[in-house]
Amino acid sequence: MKKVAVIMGSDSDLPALKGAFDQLKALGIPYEAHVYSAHRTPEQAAAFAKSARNNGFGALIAAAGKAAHLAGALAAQTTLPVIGIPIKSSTLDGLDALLSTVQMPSGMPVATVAIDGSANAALLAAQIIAVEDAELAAKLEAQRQAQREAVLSKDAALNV
Ligand code: RP5
Repeated sequence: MKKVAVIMGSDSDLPALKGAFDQLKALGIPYEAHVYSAHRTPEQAAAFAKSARNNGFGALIAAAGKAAHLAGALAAQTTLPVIGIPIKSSTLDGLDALLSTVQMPSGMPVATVAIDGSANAALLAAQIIAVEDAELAAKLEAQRQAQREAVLSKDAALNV
């Protein structure tokens, strides 16, 4: 199975990524996590993205806050899909990171999830890997079914 890379701009982003790691583990997806910054370690970030396809990755997740250029900087170095997570790590509550991540110029896409939306980033990466992996697709469908049943039982229990 292709691996997923979870790159964070700082180790201070780690707590916000718990949802992503939980999802990747639950789905049995192999992953690597690294701290590479678009601003503080640009050479390392670029080198990782440049070699990611040859190193067996199928999707990259990039989490960064403030002037969050990490997802775009990785996307510039690879044609693998890059999923950006804007992190709420500033006085602007993550809006700065959201705009920095989502407003990519034409020709250089980054699939951006919600502020701190790390679980969805992992699920989107899983769905990308699952295009060529029927076993993983079945696990995703089972999760959706469990989610449906949980909502339906809440509906049935509603008593207002
Ligand atoms: C961003 O700046 C990081 O992704 C983090 O969200 C934020 C603050 O980083 P630290 O100063 O805590 O290392 O690059």
